[in-house]
Amino acid sequence: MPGMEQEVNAMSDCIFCKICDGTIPADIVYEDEHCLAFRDIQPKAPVHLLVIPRKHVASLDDLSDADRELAGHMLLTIPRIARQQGLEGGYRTVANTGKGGGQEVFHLHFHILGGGTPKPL
Ligand code: DGP
Repeated sequence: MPGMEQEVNAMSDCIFCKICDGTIPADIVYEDEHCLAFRDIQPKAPVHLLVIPRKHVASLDDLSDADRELAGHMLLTIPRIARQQGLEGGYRTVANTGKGGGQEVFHLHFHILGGGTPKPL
């Protein structure tokens, strides 16, 4: 089953899967059974977090109907994490999707950026 083999390779090579299983360290600020949030290693704002699913999903394009609950959970969790991090004044949420969208790590992640003066998009 080549599809399955590709998926296994994608997961074993995936930096963010390694952060999920603890084999690569990260400054984790939130975790639950479905997702975790940690500080971006190259911050672009005073507070720059990445929220990822524990399950390996490459990008928004790769979510399926079976991931409906997971996707909803992540969207509902982002504001809770932002509040916990003191971003009451607001924050930006970004999900780069695909090479053409500037995605560099192919494990779905939402950037949370805040704590400074945002540049207009
Ligand atoms: P994107 O371009 O949306 O795929 O952004 C990937 C982000 O991931 C980028 O801002 C840098 C961050 N990043 C890459 N590798 C690591 C890592 O090993 N640890 C942490 N904390 N962040 C990482």
